[in-house]
Amino acid sequence: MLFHCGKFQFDLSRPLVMGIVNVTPDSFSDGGQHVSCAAAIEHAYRLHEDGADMLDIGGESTRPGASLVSEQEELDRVLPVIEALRGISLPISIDTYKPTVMRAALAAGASMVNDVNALQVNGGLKVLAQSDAAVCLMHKQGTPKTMQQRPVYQDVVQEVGNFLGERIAVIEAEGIARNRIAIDPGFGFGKSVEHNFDLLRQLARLQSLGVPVLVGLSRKSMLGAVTGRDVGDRLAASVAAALLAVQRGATIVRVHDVRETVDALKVWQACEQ
Ligand code: YH5
Repeated sequence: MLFHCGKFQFDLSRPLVMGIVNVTPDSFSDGGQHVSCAAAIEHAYRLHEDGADMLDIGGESTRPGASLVSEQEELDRVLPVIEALRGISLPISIDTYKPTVMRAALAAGASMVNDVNALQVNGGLKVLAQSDAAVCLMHKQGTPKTMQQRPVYQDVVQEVGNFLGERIAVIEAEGIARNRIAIDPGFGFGKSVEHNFDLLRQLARLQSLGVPVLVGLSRKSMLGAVTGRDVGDRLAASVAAALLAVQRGATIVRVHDVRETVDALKVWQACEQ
């Protein structure tokens, strides 16, 4: 199976590691424009050295309960970083659900859109259709502010799979080839700890949709729930979760700790041959 990401192409003969680069306000920020682009650029190069296959640049936190960022603020955060990374030999993904940010990021050199809204905001489909970028479609229930209040499902794997299958159909109908699409069950986005582990246990069921499965488990609260560890102390749990996901068919793992995850997946790969 081939996965097309702008001018990049992956044969998917081994799992891929997507490194997370958050562009957040710096410590001197007054809540205005002072954003640590320099720190984000440095971090991106570090993740490249650590063995990342792609980088996910995000300017708005989509964490449960996080506050929203204006379109201009998001652009001011991510564009300088994407422009500075033009020369890097890795595909850059833009983590956004805003079509304006998608368009500007793709023009600045991004090769992929990571959309926690699965291209449901008006205009997003068109931006993707007019590009050669890849897209990751994620499932969520509710909005980041409210989604963890009381998530309810009959069969979480079935419902997530149905939603993602429908989104793939809509997006393919707009002329975006299947080999540019990845799907993601959206761990922690409107799911209880039990829902999250149901999804991880039965992740292989999503493979029947015929596109690569991307997962984001890194440092998430479901790992805190079973280890009792704070977010800064979830490295071992995150590596274990990435490995379990790959064993169950995940093709791309979105992680903070690239170096450790790459090592774990090399061991998995050596055992697979
Ligand atoms: C994802 O799963 N997640 S942002 C809470 C944490 C740690 C990390 C409590 N963007 C995903 O990473 N994009 C985010 O500790 C994503 N899949 C895709 N495709 C949330 C996040 C996080 C939240």
